[in-house]
Amino acid sequence: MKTCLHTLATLVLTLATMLCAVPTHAEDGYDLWLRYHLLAPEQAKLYRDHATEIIIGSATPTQIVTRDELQRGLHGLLGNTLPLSDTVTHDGAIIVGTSASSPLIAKLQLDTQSIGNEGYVIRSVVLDGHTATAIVGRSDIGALYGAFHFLRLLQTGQPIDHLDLHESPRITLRVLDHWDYLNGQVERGYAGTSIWDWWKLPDWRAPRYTDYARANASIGINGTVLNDVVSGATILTPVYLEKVAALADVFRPYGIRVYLSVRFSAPIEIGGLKTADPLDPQVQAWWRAKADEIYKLIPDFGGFLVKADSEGQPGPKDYHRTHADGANMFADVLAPHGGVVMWRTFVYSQASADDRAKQAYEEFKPLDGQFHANVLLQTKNGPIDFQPREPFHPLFGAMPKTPLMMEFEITKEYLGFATHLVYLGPLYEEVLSSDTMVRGKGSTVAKVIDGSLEGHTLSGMAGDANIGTDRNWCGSDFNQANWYVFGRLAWNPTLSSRTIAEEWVRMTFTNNEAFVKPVVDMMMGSREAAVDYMTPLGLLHLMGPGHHYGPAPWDASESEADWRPVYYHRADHLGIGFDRTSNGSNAVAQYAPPIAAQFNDVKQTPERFLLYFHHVPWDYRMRSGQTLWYELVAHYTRGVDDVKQMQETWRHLDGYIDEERYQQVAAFLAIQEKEAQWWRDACIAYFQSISGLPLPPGYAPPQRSLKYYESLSFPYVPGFSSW
Ligand code: BDP
Repeated sequence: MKTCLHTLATLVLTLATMLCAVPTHAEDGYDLWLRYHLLAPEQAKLYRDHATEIIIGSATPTQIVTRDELQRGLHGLLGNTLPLSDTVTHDGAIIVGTSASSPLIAKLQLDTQSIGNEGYVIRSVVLDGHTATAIVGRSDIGALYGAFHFLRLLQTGQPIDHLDLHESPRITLRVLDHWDYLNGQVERGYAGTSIWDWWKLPDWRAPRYTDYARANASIGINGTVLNDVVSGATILTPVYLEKVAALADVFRPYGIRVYLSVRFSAPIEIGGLKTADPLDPQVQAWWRAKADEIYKLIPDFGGFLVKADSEGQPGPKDYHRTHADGANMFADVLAPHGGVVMWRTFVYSQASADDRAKQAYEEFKPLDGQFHANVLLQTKNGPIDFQPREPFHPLFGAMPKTPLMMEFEITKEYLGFATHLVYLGPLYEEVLSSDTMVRGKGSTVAKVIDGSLEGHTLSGMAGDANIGTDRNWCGSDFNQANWYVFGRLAWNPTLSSRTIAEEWVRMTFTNNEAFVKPVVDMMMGSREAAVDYMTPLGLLHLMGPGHHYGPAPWDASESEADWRPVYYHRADHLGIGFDRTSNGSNAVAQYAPPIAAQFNDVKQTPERFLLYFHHVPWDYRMRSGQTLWYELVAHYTRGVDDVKQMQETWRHLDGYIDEERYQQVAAFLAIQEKEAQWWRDACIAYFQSISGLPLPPGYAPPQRSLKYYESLSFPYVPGFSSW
């Protein structure tokens, strides 16, 4: 009996020790880039002298969250809790605030004129005979952003002893658009269901909402549209507005304003009116009262996002009014409260036989100058729809009197969903750095959307979020980088996507150079790999109908012509591509003359856009000297090879990071390889059936028959609303 008890006691003891040794939770990606893991001892030692105490006010909610974030971050990174203090007593204080909130900062008399309301200065200073670091904003929010920047310096291993940083956002509205429905589903969501638990709001404010706000504030995102652009009117009912107000309360200390997508016909659906005509006084009065009701609950409410007259949504055209009439109605009811309207230009008529790529421009360009001052036109990066590659949208630069807001898709609807490792930084950068030439050389898309080209003070960038209830938020660890790079580019659209990738890798995984360099290289090449195995050389929209999963270049099943892959590639026995030159749809004419001339000429068109602008014969000679057919097969094959290379890179990195995330990335890369092969083989099989040409020597034939690929069907694809 005694031995028995003894054994039991030993067992309990061993178990208890084991449990203590196991971390409270594994690395599951929840902490995003704000992991704040203990730095290597030599690194932490360098920083400790410059981080001895924190001096910060706690008079406002934002000051409190700034203090908490700094304490949490520095504790995690350096391993000790920094004391809070009111005065500088020794070297190494971190002093945070504004000259209004802190007499010490006022004493420094730093020049903060140029940093604006959300900017900050981080400066190494000497105060009362002691070295210190001052993190100074003109507002509490500026100081919060500065605190996150300071933490990032430590997280990424930067020196902090001679700092003189001045930062301010180049874009006013830096917004995430959630395509979340009130029933919890997420349109084009591949990371679980909606993080907004509408059912339990407003009483239960999940801690996740705070972590969401922290993550966004850390990269400067200052707005969130909570519901899908295809939206019912229910969100505008009093019960739901209270829930919205609860979220706004959580986000407010982090500088994040809440916006809503609104349904144009809401006055009919929940207002009991017979019309939603924007020029009808009763309709206007209904919206005015609704806006007043919202602002009573949420004084800093951001405004409305509207998808009107687009893909079956109601809009002003139902009443023979223009987009300007519709947008201005909302603008007028929001203006007294300081709200804005983000009016989407993603319109194309199913009735029009004209090239879909031209339709938004044709609709909106003539309205330039008619929109009220608080309207932004939210325009997708390309003229079609978030494809792996498209030329920049011709509306950028074409409406000088109207602020154009960029819309990027962060969720990878057309780029492999959750499992494909595709870093979108290079895609965003390619678009932002494109030269529209509307005001001569250097009129980049970035300058159009940050307002500097035409002198607009209102500017914006929206990202269609990839966030859901998955523990890692985004469906995969690497998808977090796309949220991150979106925020960083919204802050400054001229940053390099490589620099941002490196920052993210260091914060998310490790500062170990042997890991950082190959992973950043892999990320930087990943988007081109996806373009190659999906839609090379200017092809686009070859994805499966509706759900957009996998290849279906043969598909002609969709009800609308311009939803069908065959509409886009136009392959026949002679050649392939969409003729958008002056001989074809003349979409090229929507660009500024030098760009139009370039795209109009097959020889001058960059080959990455070749089949977007030109229909060319299969034996067309490419710059390499090879035929188009050869190059097409080569690109598809290269895409698959690149994914194999990514796997190889990753194989060599085992052991540098935690096992959980390492293994998931490895498994997802294997899925990506399988699907890249499928894309290649299905597309080659199909295009070969049209071109009738043999495969170039040395290239493997598709693994299965075209019939097989065509027979595949996927009834339960995530993120697609018609389940
Ligand atoms: C397309 C999506 C669709 C969206 C639409 C939009 O397939 O789900 O509703 O864009 O942006 O990319 O309105």
